[in-house]
This record gives sequence, structure tokens and C-alpha cells, in this order.
Amino acid sequence: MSADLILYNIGELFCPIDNNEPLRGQAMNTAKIMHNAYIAIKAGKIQAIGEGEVPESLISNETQKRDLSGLTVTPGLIDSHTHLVHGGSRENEFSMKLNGVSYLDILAAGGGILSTVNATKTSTFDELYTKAKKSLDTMLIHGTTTVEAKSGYGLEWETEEKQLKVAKKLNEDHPVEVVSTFMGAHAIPTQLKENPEEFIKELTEFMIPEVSKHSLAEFCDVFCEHGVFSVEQTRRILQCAKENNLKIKIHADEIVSLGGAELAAEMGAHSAEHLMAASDEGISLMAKNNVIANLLPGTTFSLMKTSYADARKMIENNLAVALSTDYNPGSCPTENIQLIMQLGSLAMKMSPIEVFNAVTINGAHSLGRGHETGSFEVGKNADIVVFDAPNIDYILYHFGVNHVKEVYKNGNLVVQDRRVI
Ligand code: IZC
Ligand code: ZN
Repeated sequence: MSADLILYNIGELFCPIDNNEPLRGQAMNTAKIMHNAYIAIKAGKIQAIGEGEVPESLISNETQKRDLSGLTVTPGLIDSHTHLVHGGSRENEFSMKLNGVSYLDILAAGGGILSTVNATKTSTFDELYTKAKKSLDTMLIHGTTTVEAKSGYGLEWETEEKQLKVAKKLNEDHPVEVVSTFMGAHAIPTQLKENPEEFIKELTEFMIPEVSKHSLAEFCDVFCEHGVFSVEQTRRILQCAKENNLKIKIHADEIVSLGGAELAAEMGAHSAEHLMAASDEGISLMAKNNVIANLLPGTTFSLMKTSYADARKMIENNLAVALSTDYNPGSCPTENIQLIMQLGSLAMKMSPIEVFNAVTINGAHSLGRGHETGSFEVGKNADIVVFDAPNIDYILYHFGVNHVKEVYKNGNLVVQDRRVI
């Protein structure tokens, strides 16, 4: 059967090795790299890939052909950890940060997340939608074709629901696929500061069952951190999420080494996020229990810290590593996943192949999308990025600029010459 579209004369084609599971340990440094390659697309799916001449059987009069003149192609990038939908911004805290006031101290003083909670409460659905749509456009022109979006700027039902419904509508309207996570346990609301148990009761007895009943999210996440939710509180919240058929993630050991990685292993979390302060024991337990380590080096950079998550140690311990932006208005205000990939290499010493696997196949698995996107297996979604670069190493080496020339989502051209079309 002939193809609808063929991309040919691809200089370098990066194909993750797809064994229907995340790539762990040494396997993270393996990939099929093809030269003078082609991709054939049929009905929005990958029909064939190969090197050299395009087989005649794939071509008919109706087949559109696109000469990529030696450029580099990878699967659509997956940004598997973001706080996409929120009101306002926090540049008013920037000078405080530069003067040494810590992220957790700003939060404890009622700023940080709590300031975004106020801005999100007072934003209308349309305001949140318009702002998040602009961010999704920015993500898309940087190569992101699937993104996770967490709630957690309401801390009460009406606003949490508003955020989740904005994400749902964006998933319907925008080319980027949006996967929702309920993160009501993102901070203790100011009015319940002295009574966190009451908030946990509200989360477990009302909000989580409501999210599940109305299919408003696939995942549930908790900010397990000093001064936010303890390991014991996180365990109870996530146990309830599991009982309500939500898959679980944990913001684990981001700033203080609390035992979040150990908890992620104990509870069989899909992924544990951040892990800047994860213990050796936590890392090895995560590996044993197949928890994906989702690392967010843009946050380390933006918090002006030098202790990046130890990606090398995690890979040596046979973990599967994913990389994401953590796009949010506080600790990582950037939508640019290429910058995060460059930090993956330059600050965490991941090889280019490890970095591209982390934002394709492993990112897809960390969102439960490994069967549809993240690699070029026949039948998967034709989510494709064309980079104006001669090879994948160049994309990480030449940092701080956008190398994306074109993006295809489900076989449709959605970005051309760095613009959403
Ligand atoms: O708004 O500060 N770390 N949550 C946990 C965040 C960062 C987002 C924020
Ligand atoms: Zn986060």
C-alpha cells in the first residue's frame, strides 16, 4: 500500500530501540542511527522506515514527498513533567532569589506556589486556557509533541477542576497531546496551615474520587518535601489514588533527602520526579521496582543549585531516566525542552543518545504512552521532529537556540520554519 507522505533524504534518523518498555541502564546508550534515511506515513501512523532508496511499493501518484536535504530527524519529544496550566508569573520573587532567599522559605512565607494559587483562583477558564495555549505553542515549536500537565494551583476543588478542564480542552483543541495529572497535594492551603489533616481528608475523601469518577486525570502526584507533605502523608494520599485507579508519581527528594525515592519504590510509582537529593538506597530500590527517574535539570539551574540529580549513578544502577522541563512559574519558567536536554548533557554528563532516549521512548513510558509514541515502530503515531542540524550531537553542543525546523503530529505538519501552522 502506498504512503500518504514520505520524508526522505534524512541525514541522520534517531530511532530508539523499542522493546515495549523503558530503556534502563546501559541500554539507554543504545539506538538505531540511520543515514540517508526515509520515513513513510500512512493515516497518521508510521508505515515504514529505512535507509537508502525509498521502495517503489510505497509510492503512488497521491504520495506526497518531502526532501529533507540531509537534516536530522527524531521522534516527537515528550515533556513528561510540567505545571502547564496556571495564572500569573513570579518574577516579583526573582530578586529575593538572587539575594539568597530559598524556594522553601519563600513558600513558607506564603509566596511561591501559594502566590500562583491566588493568581490561578482569580483567573477565568478562558484566561487560563489562553495562557496555557501560548505555552503549548512554544513547546511545540521546540519539538514537544506530548506533554504532561499537573493541577495543584487550586488546593480546593473548584480551581483544581478548572485547571483540569482547561488541560482537557487543550488536549482536544491543540496538536500537542496533553496528559493530565491531579496534584491537589501540591501545598497546604494557607487557611489549613495549622490543620493539614483536614486538607488530606478533603483530598482523599472527595477530590481524588471526584477526579477518578469524571476521568479528569490519569495520574496523581504529591509534593513530598520538607514543610509540604511528609512521607507518611504522601503514602496515604497515593494509596487513595491507587484505590481510585489513578497511576502515581511523586515529587521526590527535590530539595531535602526525605525518602521519597524509597516511597516511590515501595508504592510501585510509575515515576519519581526530581531526585536531586535521592539516597543511594532509594536509587537502588527504584531500580528493583522499575520506577522511572524523571530528572528536571532546568529546575536545579533555575534554583541556582550546583547539585544536579546524579544521572550517571542512576544509569549505572540500571534505572530508566527521563528528562522534562518542569515548566512552572516558580522553579523552572521555561517551555524549552532543548535547553533541558542540553543541561542533561552539559550539567549531568548524559550522552547525546541517552538524552534523546530520555525525551522520547522513556518520556513516553513515563506517561503510559510507550505503546503509541516515543519511537518509530511501524503503527505508532507519526510524531516527528525535523532539526536544522547535521546530527543529534550538534543539537546539544550548539546550546541555547531552537534547532527545530518542522514538527509532524499524527502525520500532520504542525510547525514549519519554527512557526505553528
Ligand atoms: O509553582 O513552584 N516544585 N512545585 C514543586 C513546583 C516546583 C511548582 C511551583
Ligand atoms: Zn514539578
